[in-house]
Amino acid sequence: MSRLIIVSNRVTPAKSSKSGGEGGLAVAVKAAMQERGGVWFGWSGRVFDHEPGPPDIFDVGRVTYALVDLSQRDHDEYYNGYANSTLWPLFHYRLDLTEFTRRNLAGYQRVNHLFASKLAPLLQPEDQVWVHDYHLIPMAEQLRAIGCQLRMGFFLHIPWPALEILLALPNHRSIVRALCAYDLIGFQTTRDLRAFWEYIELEAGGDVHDDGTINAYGRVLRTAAFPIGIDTDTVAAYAAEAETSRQNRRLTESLQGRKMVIGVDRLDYSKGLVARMEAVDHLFKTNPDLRGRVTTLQIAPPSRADVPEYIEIRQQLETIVGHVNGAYAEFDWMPIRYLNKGFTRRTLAGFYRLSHVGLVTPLRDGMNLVAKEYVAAQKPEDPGVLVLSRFAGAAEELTGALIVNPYDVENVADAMRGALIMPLAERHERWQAMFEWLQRYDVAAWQRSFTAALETVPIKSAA
Ligand code: GDG
Repeated sequence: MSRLIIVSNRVTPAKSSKSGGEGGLAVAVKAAMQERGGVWFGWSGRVFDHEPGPPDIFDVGRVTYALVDLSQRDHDEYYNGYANSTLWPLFHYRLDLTEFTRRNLAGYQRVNHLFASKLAPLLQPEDQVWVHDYHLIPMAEQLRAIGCQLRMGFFLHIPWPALEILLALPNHRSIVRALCAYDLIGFQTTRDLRAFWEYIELEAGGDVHDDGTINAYGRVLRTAAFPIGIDTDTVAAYAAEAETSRQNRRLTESLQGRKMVIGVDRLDYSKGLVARMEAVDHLFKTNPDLRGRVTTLQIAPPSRADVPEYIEIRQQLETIVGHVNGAYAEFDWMPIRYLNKGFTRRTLAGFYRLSHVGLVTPLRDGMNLVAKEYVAAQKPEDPGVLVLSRFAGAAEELTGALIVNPYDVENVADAMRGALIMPLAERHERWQAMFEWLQRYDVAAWQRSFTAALETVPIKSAA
Protein backbone atom coordinates (compact mmCIF):
# COMPACT_ATOMS: atom_id res chain seq x y z
CA MET A 1 0.00 0.00 0.00
CA SER A 2 1.40 3.40 -0.94
CA ARG A 3 2.05 6.10 1.63
CA LEU A 4 -0.89 8.44 2.15
CA ILE A 5 -0.25 12.19 2.23
CA ILE A 6 -3.22 14.17 3.52
CA VAL A 7 -3.30 17.90 2.89
CA SER A 8 -5.84 20.11 4.62
CA ASN A 9 -5.93 23.72 5.69
CA ARG A 10 -6.24 22.95 9.36
CA VAL A 11 -4.32 20.14 11.04
CA THR A 12 -5.10 19.12 14.60
CA PRO A 13 -2.39 16.95 16.10
CA ALA A 14 -3.74 16.99 19.67
CA LYS A 15 -5.50 13.84 20.86
CA SER A 16 -8.89 15.42 21.27
CA SER A 17 -10.19 18.95 21.11
CA LYS A 18 -12.27 20.46 23.84
CA SER A 19 -13.01 23.72 22.15
CA GLY A 20 -15.44 22.49 19.53
CA GLY A 21 -14.03 25.02 17.11
CA GLU A 22 -12.22 22.46 14.97
CA GLY A 23 -15.17 21.53 12.75
CA GLY A 24 -16.21 18.48 10.84
CA LEU A 25 -13.26 18.14 8.48
CA ALA A 26 -10.71 17.92 11.27
CA VAL A 27 -12.85 15.44 13.21
CA ALA A 28 -13.22 13.15 10.18
CA VAL A 29 -9.67 13.41 8.85
CA LYS A 30 -8.24 12.77 12.29
CA ALA A 31 -10.26 9.57 12.58
CA ALA A 32 -9.25 8.48 9.06
CA MET A 33 -5.56 9.22 9.71
CA GLN A 34 -5.55 7.26 12.96
CA GLU A 35 -6.67 4.17 11.05
CA ARG A 36 -4.30 4.32 8.12
CA GLY A 37 -1.27 6.40 9.21
CA GLY A 38 0.77 8.59 6.84
CA VAL A 39 1.71 12.25 6.54
CA TRP A 40 -0.69 15.08 7.41
CA PHE A 41 0.38 18.41 5.92
CA GLY A 42 -1.24 21.80 6.41
CA TRP A 43 -1.45 25.03 8.35
CA SER A 44 -0.21 25.01 11.94
CA GLY A 45 -2.96 27.36 13.09
CA ARG A 46 -0.27 29.97 13.90
CA VAL A 47 -0.05 33.42 12.35
CA PHE A 48 3.17 35.46 12.36
CA ASP A 49 4.31 38.81 11.04
CA HIS A 50 7.25 37.27 9.17
CA GLU A 51 7.24 34.95 6.14
CA PRO A 52 6.96 31.26 7.08
CA GLY A 53 10.06 29.05 7.28
CA PRO A 54 10.31 25.30 6.57
CA PRO A 55 7.51 23.04 7.87
CA ASP A 56 7.59 21.92 11.47
CA ILE A 57 7.79 18.09 11.18
CA PHE A 58 7.10 15.61 14.02
CA ASP A 59 5.53 12.17 14.60
CA VAL A 60 2.60 11.26 16.81
CA GLY A 61 1.84 7.53 16.69
CA ARG A 62 1.47 6.45 13.06
CA VAL A 63 1.08 9.97 11.74
CA THR A 64 3.86 12.34 10.65
CA TYR A 65 2.73 15.95 10.88
CA ALA A 66 4.21 18.67 8.66
CA LEU A 67 2.91 22.11 9.64
CA VAL A 68 3.41 25.46 7.98
CA ASP A 69 2.77 28.86 9.60
CA LEU A 70 1.01 31.69 7.78
CA SER A 71 1.81 35.37 7.68
CA GLN A 72 -0.91 37.77 8.84
CA ARG A 73 -1.46 38.97 5.29
CA ASP A 74 -1.82 35.43 3.94
CA HIS A 75 -4.23 34.57 6.72
CA ASP A 76 -6.35 37.64 5.98
CA GLU A 77 -6.47 37.20 2.20
CA TYR A 78 -6.47 33.42 1.83
CA TYR A 79 -8.31 32.16 4.92
CA ASN A 80 -10.61 34.97 6.07
CA GLY A 81 -10.70 36.40 2.55
CA TYR A 82 -11.16 34.16 -0.49
CA ALA A 83 -11.83 30.88 1.37
CA ASN A 84 -14.29 32.11 3.97
CA SER A 85 -15.72 35.31 2.49
CA THR A 86 -15.98 34.12 -1.13
CA LEU A 87 -16.05 30.34 -1.55
CA TRP A 88 -17.78 29.39 1.71
CA PRO A 89 -20.82 31.70 1.34
CA LEU A 90 -21.13 31.11 -2.42
CA PHE A 91 -20.93 27.32 -2.14
CA HIS A 92 -23.62 27.56 0.57
CA TYR A 93 -25.88 29.54 -1.78
CA ARG A 94 -25.39 32.85 0.07
CA LEU A 95 -24.68 35.17 -2.85
CA ASP A 96 -25.85 38.02 -0.63
CA LEU A 97 -22.87 37.40 1.69
CA THR A 98 -20.31 36.61 -1.01
CA GLU A 99 -17.48 39.11 -1.38
CA PHE A 100 -14.92 38.92 -4.14
CA THR A 101 -11.69 40.86 -4.56
CA ARG A 102 -8.77 40.13 -6.87
CA ARG A 103 -6.48 40.81 -3.96
CA ASN A 104 -8.00 37.98 -1.91
CA LEU A 105 -7.95 35.66 -4.92
CA ALA A 106 -4.24 36.42 -5.39
CA GLY A 107 -3.69 35.64 -1.68
CA TYR A 108 -5.50 32.32 -2.12
CA GLN A 109 -3.34 31.38 -5.10
CA ARG A 110 -0.22 32.52 -3.26
CA VAL A 111 -0.89 30.33 -0.22
CA ASN A 112 -1.69 27.33 -2.41
CA HIS A 113 1.61 27.90 -4.19
CA LEU A 114 3.40 28.26 -0.85
CA PHE A 115 1.89 24.99 0.43
CA ALA A 116 2.78 23.17 -2.80
CA SER A 117 6.38 24.37 -2.65
CA LYS A 118 6.72 23.29 1.01
CA LEU A 119 5.08 19.92 0.42
CA ALA A 120 6.92 18.94 -2.80
CA PRO A 121 10.30 18.16 -1.14
CA LEU A 122 8.57 15.77 1.30
CA LEU A 123 6.98 13.63 -1.43
CA GLN A 124 8.27 10.19 -2.52
CA PRO A 125 7.69 8.47 -5.89
CA GLU A 126 4.90 6.06 -4.79
CA ASP A 127 2.95 8.47 -2.58
CA GLN A 128 -0.76 9.08 -2.92
CA VAL A 129 -1.81 12.68 -2.22
CA TRP A 130 -5.29 13.42 -0.85
CA VAL A 131 -6.21 17.11 -0.61
CA HIS A 132 -9.21 18.29 1.41
CA ASP A 133 -11.69 21.07 0.92
CA TYR A 134 -12.28 24.44 -0.65
CA HIS A 135 -9.24 26.17 0.84
CA LEU A 136 -6.90 24.10 -1.29
CA ILE A 137 -8.56 23.54 -4.66
CA PRO A 138 -5.47 24.74 -6.66
CA MET A 139 -2.98 22.47 -4.82
CA ALA A 140 -2.78 19.82 -7.55
CA GLU A 141 -2.40 22.40 -10.29
CA GLN A 142 0.39 24.08 -8.32
CA LEU A 143 2.13 20.75 -7.60
CA ARG A 144 1.88 19.68 -11.25
CA ALA A 145 3.37 23.04 -12.30
CA ILE A 146 6.52 22.16 -10.33
CA GLY A 147 6.75 18.69 -11.83
CA CYS A 148 4.77 16.45 -9.48
CA GLN A 149 3.21 13.49 -11.32
CA LEU A 150 1.80 11.57 -8.37
CA ARG A 151 -1.78 10.39 -8.10
CA MET A 152 -3.75 13.16 -6.49
CA GLY A 153 -7.29 13.11 -5.16
CA PHE A 154 -9.51 15.88 -3.82
CA PHE A 155 -12.49 15.67 -1.50
CA LEU A 156 -14.93 18.57 -1.13
CA HIS A 157 -16.50 18.67 2.34
CA ILE A 158 -18.99 21.42 1.49
CA PRO A 159 -21.74 21.44 -1.17
CA TRP A 160 -20.93 21.90 -4.84
CA PRO A 161 -23.33 24.67 -5.92
CA ALA A 162 -25.87 24.52 -8.72
CA LEU A 163 -24.64 25.91 -12.04
CA GLU A 164 -26.44 29.26 -11.85
CA ILE A 165 -24.93 29.96 -8.43
CA LEU A 166 -21.41 29.01 -9.46
CA LEU A 167 -21.54 31.28 -12.49
CA ALA A 168 -21.71 34.25 -10.11
CA LEU A 169 -18.15 33.48 -8.99
CA PRO A 170 -15.96 35.75 -11.12
CA ASN A 171 -13.18 33.15 -11.46
CA HIS A 172 -15.39 30.07 -11.77
CA ARG A 173 -13.43 28.86 -14.81
CA SER A 174 -10.05 28.92 -13.12
CA ILE A 175 -11.48 27.11 -10.07
CA VAL A 176 -12.97 24.27 -12.13
CA ARG A 177 -9.89 24.01 -14.33
CA ALA A 178 -7.73 23.74 -11.20
CA LEU A 179 -9.96 20.95 -9.89
CA CYS A 180 -9.46 19.03 -13.12
CA ALA A 181 -5.73 18.75 -12.33
CA TYR A 182 -6.64 16.00 -9.80
CA ASP A 183 -7.08 12.35 -10.81
CA LEU A 184 -10.12 11.83 -8.58
CA ILE A 185 -12.64 14.32 -7.21
CA GLY A 186 -14.96 13.20 -4.42
CA PHE A 187 -18.18 14.92 -3.39
CA GLN A 188 -20.44 14.36 -0.39
CA THR A 189 -23.62 13.51 -2.31
CA THR A 190 -24.96 12.58 -5.71
CA ARG A 191 -26.64 16.02 -5.78
CA ASP A 192 -23.22 17.71 -5.63
CA LEU A 193 -21.79 15.31 -8.17
CA ARG A 194 -24.58 16.01 -10.65
CA ALA A 195 -24.16 19.76 -10.23
CA PHE A 196 -20.45 19.38 -11.03
CA TRP A 197 -21.21 17.28 -14.10
CA GLU A 198 -23.63 19.91 -15.27
CA TYR A 199 -20.89 22.54 -15.16
CA ILE A 200 -18.47 20.27 -17.02
CA GLU A 201 -20.97 19.59 -19.79
CA LEU A 202 -22.61 22.99 -20.14
CA GLU A 203 -19.83 25.43 -19.26
CA ALA A 204 -16.51 23.64 -19.66
CA GLY A 205 -17.42 21.90 -22.91
CA GLY A 206 -16.23 18.58 -21.42
CA ASP A 207 -17.68 15.06 -21.50
CA VAL A 208 -19.14 13.07 -18.63
CA HIS A 209 -19.27 9.26 -18.91
CA ASP A 210 -21.65 6.90 -17.09
CA ASP A 211 -18.94 5.67 -14.70
CA GLY A 212 -18.13 9.22 -13.56
CA THR A 213 -15.06 9.61 -15.76
CA ILE A 214 -14.84 13.07 -17.23
CA ASN A 215 -12.78 14.60 -20.01
CA ALA A 216 -12.16 18.29 -19.50
CA TYR A 217 -9.38 20.81 -20.00
CA GLY A 218 -7.22 18.20 -21.71
CA ARG A 219 -7.35 15.72 -18.84
CA VAL A 220 -9.21 12.52 -17.97
CA LEU A 221 -10.26 12.12 -14.35
CA ARG A 222 -12.71 10.27 -12.17
CA THR A 223 -15.54 11.82 -10.15
CA ALA A 224 -17.81 10.14 -7.59
CA ALA A 225 -19.79 10.68 -4.40
CA PHE A 226 -18.15 9.47 -1.17
CA PRO A 227 -20.54 10.42 1.65
CA ILE A 228 -18.41 11.00 4.75
CA GLY A 229 -19.10 8.87 7.84
CA ILE A 230 -18.39 9.17 11.56
CA ASP A 231 -16.58 6.94 14.03
CA THR A 232 -19.92 5.33 14.91
CA ASP A 233 -18.81 2.77 17.49
CA THR A 234 -16.71 5.33 19.38
CA VAL A 235 -19.58 7.83 19.57
CA ALA A 236 -21.94 5.05 20.73
CA ALA A 237 -19.43 3.96 23.38
CA TYR A 238 -18.88 7.55 24.60
CA ALA A 239 -22.63 8.02 24.90
CA ALA A 240 -23.12 4.79 26.88
CA GLU A 241 -20.24 5.66 29.22
CA ALA A 242 -21.55 9.18 29.75
CA GLU A 243 -24.83 7.87 31.21
CA THR A 244 -23.23 7.84 34.64
CA SER A 245 -21.13 10.99 34.20
CA ARG A 246 -21.39 13.98 36.51
CA GLN A 247 -22.51 16.27 33.65
CA ASN A 248 -25.27 13.92 32.57
CA ARG A 249 -26.51 13.69 36.16
CA ARG A 250 -26.48 17.48 36.48
CA LEU A 251 -28.31 17.92 33.20
CA THR A 252 -30.93 15.27 34.11
CA GLU A 253 -31.55 16.91 37.49
CA SER A 254 -31.89 20.35 35.93
CA LEU A 255 -34.49 19.09 33.45
CA GLN A 256 -36.78 17.91 36.25
CA GLY A 257 -38.51 15.36 34.03
CA ARG A 258 -38.93 17.67 31.03
CA LYS A 259 -38.18 16.50 27.53
CA MET A 260 -35.11 17.94 25.83
CA VAL A 261 -34.44 19.04 22.26
CA ILE A 262 -30.77 19.51 21.33
CA GLY A 263 -28.93 21.43 18.62
CA VAL A 264 -25.12 21.49 18.26
CA ASP A 265 -23.58 23.63 15.54
CA ARG A 266 -20.58 25.81 14.89
CA LEU A 267 -21.96 29.34 15.01
CA ASP A 268 -22.27 29.70 11.25
CA TYR A 269 -24.98 31.27 9.10
CA SER A 270 -25.18 28.09 6.99
CA LYS A 271 -26.52 26.15 9.97
CA GLY A 272 -29.92 27.86 9.96
CA LEU A 273 -29.84 28.80 13.64
CA VAL A 274 -32.02 31.90 13.43
CA ALA A 275 -34.78 30.12 11.48
CA ARG A 276 -34.47 27.21 13.93
CA MET A 277 -35.14 29.51 16.89
CA GLU A 278 -38.10 30.95 15.01
CA ALA A 279 -39.41 27.40 14.72
CA VAL A 280 -38.99 26.94 18.48
CA ASP A 281 -40.90 30.20 18.94
CA HIS A 282 -43.68 28.90 16.69
CA LEU A 283 -43.77 25.59 18.56
CA PHE A 284 -44.45 27.28 21.89
CA LYS A 285 -46.80 29.84 20.39
CA THR A 286 -49.04 27.21 18.79
CA ASN A 287 -48.65 24.44 21.43
CA PRO A 288 -49.26 26.03 24.82
CA ASP A 289 -49.43 22.51 26.32
CA LEU A 290 -45.69 22.12 25.63
CA ARG A 291 -44.74 25.25 27.59
CA GLY A 292 -42.91 24.25 30.74
CA ARG A 293 -42.58 20.68 29.48
CA VAL A 294 -39.85 20.96 26.83
CA THR A 295 -36.38 22.52 27.02
CA THR A 296 -34.25 23.32 23.97
CA LEU A 297 -30.50 23.16 24.49
CA GLN A 298 -28.61 24.95 21.73
CA ILE A 299 -24.82 24.61 21.84
CA ALA A 300 -23.09 26.95 19.38
CA PRO A 301 -19.32 27.33 19.80
CA PRO A 302 -18.08 30.48 18.03
CA SER A 303 -16.15 30.03 14.80
CA ARG A 304 -14.30 32.31 12.31
CA ALA A 305 -14.85 35.21 14.66
CA ASP A 306 -12.63 37.52 12.52
CA VAL A 307 -15.14 37.45 9.64
CA PRO A 308 -17.80 40.20 10.08
CA GLU A 309 -20.76 38.01 8.99
CA TYR A 310 -20.04 35.72 11.94
CA ILE A 311 -20.29 38.60 14.40
CA GLU A 312 -23.61 39.52 12.85
CA ILE A 313 -25.09 36.03 12.99
CA ARG A 314 -24.15 35.84 16.66
CA GLN A 315 -26.03 39.06 17.36
CA GLN A 316 -29.08 37.88 15.44
CA LEU A 317 -29.10 34.62 17.35
CA GLU A 318 -28.79 36.35 20.71
CA THR A 319 -31.71 38.61 19.79
CA ILE A 320 -34.08 35.81 18.81
CA VAL A 321 -33.13 33.62 21.78
CA GLY A 322 -33.75 36.60 24.08
CA HIS A 323 -37.08 37.20 22.39
CA VAL A 324 -38.29 33.59 22.75
CA ASN A 325 -37.15 33.33 26.36
CA GLY A 326 -38.72 36.70 27.15
CA ALA A 327 -42.03 35.62 25.61
CA TYR A 328 -42.49 32.24 27.30
CA ALA A 329 -40.10 31.78 30.23
CA GLU A 330 -41.41 31.20 33.73
CA PHE A 331 -39.48 31.73 36.95
CA ASP A 332 -38.70 27.98 36.97
CA TRP A 333 -38.43 27.24 33.21
CA MET A 334 -36.62 28.64 30.18
CA PRO A 335 -37.61 27.48 26.67
CA ILE A 336 -34.07 27.84 25.28
CA ARG A 337 -30.72 27.29 26.98
CA TYR A 338 -28.22 28.89 24.64
CA LEU A 339 -24.54 28.10 25.18
CA ASN A 340 -21.93 29.97 23.19
CA LYS A 341 -19.13 27.53 23.97
CA GLY A 342 -17.88 24.05 23.14
CA PHE A 343 -17.82 20.77 25.09
CA THR A 344 -15.74 17.62 24.80
CA ARG A 345 -16.91 14.95 22.38
CA ARG A 346 -17.70 12.65 25.30
CA THR A 347 -19.88 15.26 26.98
CA LEU A 348 -21.70 15.98 23.73
CA ALA A 349 -22.36 12.26 23.16
CA GLY A 350 -23.87 12.06 26.65
CA PHE A 351 -26.08 15.09 26.01
CA TYR A 352 -27.30 13.62 22.71
CA ARG A 353 -28.32 10.46 24.52
CA LEU A 354 -30.40 12.44 27.03
CA SER A 355 -32.23 14.34 24.29
CA HIS A 356 -35.59 13.27 22.92
CA VAL A 357 -35.09 15.23 19.71
CA GLY A 358 -31.97 16.12 17.70
CA LEU A 359 -32.59 19.30 15.72
CA VAL A 360 -30.33 19.64 12.66
CA THR A 361 -31.70 22.27 10.29
CA PRO A 362 -28.94 23.79 8.14
CA LEU A 363 -29.95 25.91 5.15
CA ARG A 364 -27.14 24.11 3.26
CA ASP A 365 -24.59 21.62 4.49
CA GLY A 366 -22.15 19.33 2.71
CA MET A 367 -22.99 16.43 5.01
CA ASN A 368 -23.50 17.41 8.69
CA LEU A 369 -21.76 15.08 11.09
CA VAL A 370 -23.83 16.18 14.09
CA ALA A 371 -26.88 14.48 12.54
CA LYS A 372 -24.93 11.21 12.34
CA GLU A 373 -23.44 11.60 15.81
CA TYR A 374 -26.88 12.21 17.30
CA VAL A 375 -28.16 8.92 15.84
CA ALA A 376 -25.05 7.00 16.94
CA ALA A 377 -25.40 8.25 20.52
CA GLN A 378 -29.00 7.10 21.10
CA LYS A 379 -30.05 4.52 23.65
CA PRO A 380 -31.03 1.45 21.59
CA GLU A 381 -34.03 0.61 23.79
CA ASP A 382 -35.34 4.20 23.90
CA PRO A 383 -33.96 6.24 20.99
CA GLY A 384 -34.66 9.90 20.28
CA VAL A 385 -35.85 11.30 16.96
CA LEU A 386 -33.75 13.21 14.44
CA VAL A 387 -35.34 16.23 12.73
CA LEU A 388 -33.17 16.88 9.68
CA SER A 389 -33.02 19.51 6.95
CA ARG A 390 -33.49 18.27 3.42
CA PHE A 391 -30.56 20.54 2.49
CA ALA A 392 -28.03 18.64 4.61
CA GLY A 393 -26.09 16.05 2.63
CA ALA A 394 -26.93 13.59 5.42
CA ALA A 395 -30.58 13.63 4.31
CA GLU A 396 -29.65 11.39 1.35
CA GLU A 397 -28.68 8.64 3.81
CA LEU A 398 -30.61 9.26 7.05
CA THR A 399 -34.03 8.52 5.65
CA GLY A 400 -35.38 7.50 9.07
CA ALA A 401 -35.21 11.15 10.19
CA LEU A 402 -38.15 13.53 9.99
CA ILE A 403 -37.02 15.46 6.93
CA VAL A 404 -37.92 19.16 6.97
CA ASN A 405 -37.59 22.33 4.92
CA PRO A 406 -35.57 24.62 7.23
CA TYR A 407 -36.98 27.76 5.58
CA ASP A 408 -40.49 26.71 6.60
CA VAL A 409 -40.65 27.38 10.33
CA GLU A 410 -44.15 25.92 10.67
CA ASN A 411 -42.97 22.69 9.05
CA VAL A 412 -40.02 22.49 11.47
CA ALA A 413 -42.25 23.22 14.47
CA ASP A 414 -44.71 20.50 13.37
CA ALA A 415 -41.87 18.01 12.99
CA MET A 416 -40.60 18.89 16.47
CA ARG A 417 -44.02 18.24 17.94
CA GLY A 418 -44.29 14.98 15.95
CA ALA A 419 -40.89 13.91 17.26
CA LEU A 420 -41.78 14.76 20.87
CA ILE A 421 -44.90 12.60 20.84
CA MET A 422 -43.70 9.75 18.57
CA PRO A 423 -44.44 6.28 19.99
CA LEU A 424 -41.51 4.06 20.95
CA ALA A 425 -42.11 1.45 18.22
CA GLU A 426 -41.84 4.04 15.46
CA ARG A 427 -38.84 5.74 17.06
CA HIS A 428 -37.12 2.40 17.31
CA GLU A 429 -37.81 1.36 13.75
CA ARG A 430 -36.54 4.66 12.36
CA TRP A 431 -33.43 4.66 14.53
CA GLN A 432 -32.44 1.01 13.96
CA ALA A 433 -32.12 1.33 10.18
CA MET A 434 -30.09 4.55 10.46
CA PHE A 435 -27.77 3.13 13.12
CA GLU A 436 -27.02 0.02 11.06
CA TRP A 437 -26.24 2.21 8.06
CA LEU A 438 -23.87 4.37 10.12
CA GLN A 439 -22.05 1.30 11.45
CA ARG A 440 -21.55 -0.01 7.95
CA TYR A 441 -20.58 3.29 6.34
CA ASP A 442 -18.39 4.76 9.05
CA VAL A 443 -15.42 7.12 8.66
CA ALA A 444 -12.98 4.24 8.19
CA ALA A 445 -15.09 2.87 5.31
CA TRP A 446 -15.14 6.38 3.78
CA GLN A 447 -11.35 6.65 3.98
CA ARG A 448 -10.91 3.16 2.52
CA SER A 449 -13.30 3.70 -0.36
CA PHE A 450 -11.73 7.03 -1.37
CA THR A 451 -8.13 5.81 -1.18
CA ALA A 452 -8.99 2.54 -2.97
CA ALA A 453 -10.61 4.53 -5.78
CA LEU A 454 -7.57 6.82 -5.99
CA GLU A 455 -5.21 3.84 -6.07
CA THR A 456 -6.97 2.33 -9.07
CA VAL A 457 -7.83 5.42 -11.10
CA PRO A 458 -6.14 5.10 -14.51
CA ILE A 459 -3.78 8.01 -15.09
CA LYS A 460 -3.64 9.20 -18.64
CA SER A 461 -3.92 12.45 -20.54
CA ALA A 462 -6.69 13.04 -23.00
CA ALA A 463 -5.72 12.43 -26.60
C1 GDG B 1 -17.73 20.55 7.38
C2 GDG B 1 -18.96 20.66 6.45
C3 GDG B 1 -19.31 18.20 6.72
C4 GDG B 1 -19.44 20.77 17.30
N1 GDG B 1 -19.50 21.39 18.49
C5 GDG B 1 -18.56 20.82 19.25
C6 GDG B 1 -17.92 19.83 18.49
N2 GDG B 1 -18.48 19.83 17.31
C7 GDG B 1 -18.13 18.86 16.26
C8 GDG B 1 -19.32 18.01 15.92
C9 GDG B 1 -18.96 17.52 14.53
C10 GDG B 1 -18.17 18.70 13.99
O1 GDG B 1 -17.76 19.51 15.09
C11 GDG B 1 -19.03 19.56 13.10
O2 GDG B 1 -19.21 18.90 11.87
P1 GDG B 1 -20.39 19.24 10.89
O3 GDG B 1 -20.38 18.21 9.83
O4 GDG B 1 -21.64 19.27 11.67
O5 GDG B 1 -20.12 20.70 10.32
P2 GDG B 1 -18.84 21.58 9.75
O6 GDG B 1 -17.93 21.97 10.85
O7 GDG B 1 -19.44 22.69 9.01
O8 GDG B 1 -18.04 20.57 8.77
C12 GDG B 1 -19.97 19.58 6.80
C13 GDG B 1 -18.02 18.16 7.49
O9 GDG B 1 -17.14 19.24 7.14
C14 GDG B 1 -17.27 16.84 7.27
O10 GDG B 1 -17.09 16.57 5.92
O11 GDG B 1 -20.20 17.25 7.28
O12 GDG B 1 -21.06 19.63 5.92
O13 GDG B 1 -19.54 21.95 6.54
O14 GDG B 1 -18.14 16.38 14.57
O15 GDG B 1 -19.46 16.99 16.88
N3 GDG B 1 -16.91 19.07 18.96
C15 GDG B 1 -16.51 19.28 20.24
N4 GDG B 1 -17.11 20.23 21.05
C16 GDG B 1 -18.13 21.01 20.58
O16 GDG B 1 -18.68 21.83 21.32
N5 GDG B 1 -15.49 18.54 20.74
